[in-house]
Amino acid sequence: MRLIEELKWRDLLFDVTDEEIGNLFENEKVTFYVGADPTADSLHVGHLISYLVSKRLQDRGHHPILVIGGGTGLIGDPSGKSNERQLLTLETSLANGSAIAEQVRRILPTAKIVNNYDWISKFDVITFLRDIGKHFNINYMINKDSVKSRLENGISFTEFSYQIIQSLDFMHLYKEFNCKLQIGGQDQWGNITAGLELIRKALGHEEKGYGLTWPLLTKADGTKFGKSEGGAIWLDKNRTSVYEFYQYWINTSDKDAVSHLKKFTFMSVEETKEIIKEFESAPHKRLAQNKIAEELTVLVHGREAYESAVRISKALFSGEIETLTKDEISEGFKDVPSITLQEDLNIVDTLISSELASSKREAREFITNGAVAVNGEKVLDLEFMVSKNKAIENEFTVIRRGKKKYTLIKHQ
Ligand code: 629
Repeated sequence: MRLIEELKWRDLLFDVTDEEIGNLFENEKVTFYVGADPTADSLHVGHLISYLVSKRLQDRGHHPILVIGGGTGLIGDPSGKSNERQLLTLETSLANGSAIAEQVRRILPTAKIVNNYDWISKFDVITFLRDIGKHFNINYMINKDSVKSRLENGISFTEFSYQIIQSLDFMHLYKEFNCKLQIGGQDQWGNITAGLELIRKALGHEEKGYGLTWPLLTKADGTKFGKSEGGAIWLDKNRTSVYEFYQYWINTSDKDAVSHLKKFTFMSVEETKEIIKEFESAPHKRLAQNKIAEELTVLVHGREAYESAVRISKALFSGEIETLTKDEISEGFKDVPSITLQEDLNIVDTLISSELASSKREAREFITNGAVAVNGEKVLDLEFMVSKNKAIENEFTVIRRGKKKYTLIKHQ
């Protein structure tokens, strides 16, 4: 299957500036680029699609350039935003930029990574206004969605100019590396086409670049892609643990599973079709979700971290906590209520302290009914002591009451 057909099949094609792109992909090795602004010190799963699409192109022999927007991040892209952005300081933009460069390096280890601060910061205002500004017609700029939609609420000259800065990037990469194609989400269409105009106007009408966009990521229930109750799903494991990252994908609804599978996994089209068939004949087995979660967790966090996330999930599901390490316990039980014990405590009092029982009588009832488990083992003895030396790595005891109520005991 031709690359362009494959992108279509995977629902990764929203628009192209030129139908020729399909042939271009088959006839030459294309140098292409995608950018991300370092608005935080980590990417989130909304950004992931840029690197997954880049990987698909790279796997077909094309050459990615990943632009870290250390310079553009200082300006602020109005695309898709209804309000003016908070300006980043130079220090923050550059520090965030190095952090996200490291993340994309892990996803695409052989890609070229550049920071647009390196060339944007070198422009002086007179050169900028004379050599670049002359090629931009105000009417053209105002008619971009990103600007038009903001005219009433207000847009600063800073953000209004963003499309010029992104265009400069495209022209720079075109001249420097023969980079002919820019890709991005559908909200980037205006910025991408502005760059193509600049290339033609500034470099000559025989010069030609291309643009390709993918559709906005959506979910069947209308909730925002890439968010959980806890907020964005980040690629930095200190912001979103590997277990949470894995769980986000495992919890993909059946309605989204096929579309996510096509967009986010790297099995061949044939193999993917097989998986879809199998999934659709037995959705409860969650084959599609498992594939998505496995591929993405391995790609972003590595095989070992993925295996640990699976181990945590299995232990939480079966209640067999004792197989986990203390790091896995703190990851898996991050959102569970916890109490700290200074010294060993009887199980009845532990249930009360941890609010798993409201009275001694109720606590004893839970225990004798077999509803209480300590580190995965049912406790029937009313005199049982919750003690540091029986705790997992002498640090944690997990108390479960009934099927789902957990408390994490931290031993001091
Ligand atoms: C300099 C900066 C360039 C080219 C692109 C850029 C970044 C671009 C942007 N992109 C979004 C971002 O960084 O703001 N101006 O948050 C984001 N992108 C990924 C997808 C997107 C887009 O990183 O393109 O559509 C989200 O899926 O919103 O020379």
